[in-house]
Amino acid sequence: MHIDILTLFPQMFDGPFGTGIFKRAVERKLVSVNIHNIRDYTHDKHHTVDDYSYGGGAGMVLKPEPIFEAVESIKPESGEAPIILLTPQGRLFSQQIALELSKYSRLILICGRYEGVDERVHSHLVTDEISIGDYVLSGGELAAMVVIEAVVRLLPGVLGSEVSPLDDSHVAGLLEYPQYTRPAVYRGWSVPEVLLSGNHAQISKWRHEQAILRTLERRPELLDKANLPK
Ligand code: 4FV
Repeated sequence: MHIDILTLFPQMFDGPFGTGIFKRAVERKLVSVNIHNIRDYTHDKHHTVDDYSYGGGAGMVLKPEPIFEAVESIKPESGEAPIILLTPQGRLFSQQIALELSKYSRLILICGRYEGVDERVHSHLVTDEISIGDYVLSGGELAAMVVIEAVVRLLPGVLGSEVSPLDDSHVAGLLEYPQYTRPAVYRGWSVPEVLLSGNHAQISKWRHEQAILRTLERRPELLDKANLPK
């Protein structure tokens, strides 16, 4: 998969892309990323990327021209590449959407700043809008990193063979079951016997029950969507 990112702060991505699973995936050519500075697509001596909001009001708005030019200079001739704007007005990001996006060979992500981007970017350029949650960030960069992290770990070969992203709780629409590791007793708190039994049928039954119970307690609305046998 190849990912293009449009941002005014390319350096923000150094950290997340320079470590862990992501770094390894790039080294193993399972994913490649190009980070484009929107300011590089301006032509005036002040490299203007934002301007006042028509109709007044506090805050600045990202101009359409640099964003359109940037996208048109990188989007592939052939082959579909979703052009995704990270915005609180987008569809709420989820494991299902991560799975959907992981099927593409290319993604183009646009990170807004200030009060947002000119409406003509929403209505005439982007093919999708995604929100990572109902709160307001100062920029779309962190949202882009969240989306990329969730998508890239679903790409074949990215997670070591020992870990299957399909085990992830949210794939089944449930919250994760309780996890334990050594010591078997810590400060008097014991690991549930069933997990020490070696009886894998019993263990997976217990884990499934715990996942349902935990989802019922903490996120009952997820149960409606979870494909659970009646
Ligand atoms: C956001 C979100 C988000 C809004 C104005 C950037 C900010 C500024 N993006 N999920 N929540 N974006 O708050 O994706 O442009």
